[in-house]
Amino acid sequence: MRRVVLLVLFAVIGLLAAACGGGDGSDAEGDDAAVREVGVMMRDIVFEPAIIEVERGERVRLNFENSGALVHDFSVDLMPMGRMAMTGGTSGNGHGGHGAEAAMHMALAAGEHGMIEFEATEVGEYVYYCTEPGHREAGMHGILRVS
Ligand SMILES: [Cu+2]
Repeated sequence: MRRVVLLVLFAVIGLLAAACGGGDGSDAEGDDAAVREVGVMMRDIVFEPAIIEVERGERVRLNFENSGALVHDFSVDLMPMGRMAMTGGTSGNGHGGHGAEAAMHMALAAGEHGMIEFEATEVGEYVYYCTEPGHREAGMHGILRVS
């Protein structure tokens, strides 16, 4: 009888430990170790950096900040990628319009922050630019290089 009680006790402790171990904190930290974090600044009217380098298969997190006075967006057309997630800003469909679906689109008002996380699945050079009228022409573009 006593042995049964002990077994049940161990089982309960095991469950509690598993529940704690599965918490957000430890998992998030584990994931972060495998993510390449890249800060991307939007200014009036330029991106910093102008070249973003990542490696194929890598999980990438782009952390955006619009430090300009104007609305800006970070847009990439048709880039193969896996498991994309976005937070902050507006990433609505139809912003870029005409059925050509942007692979990435993050629009931020002045002072806003946003994040796009994705997996780089194919080697290549992908142009990113701001779709606000005149911004790309004024130099607001860059290259996301997957090697
Ligand atoms: Cu812009």
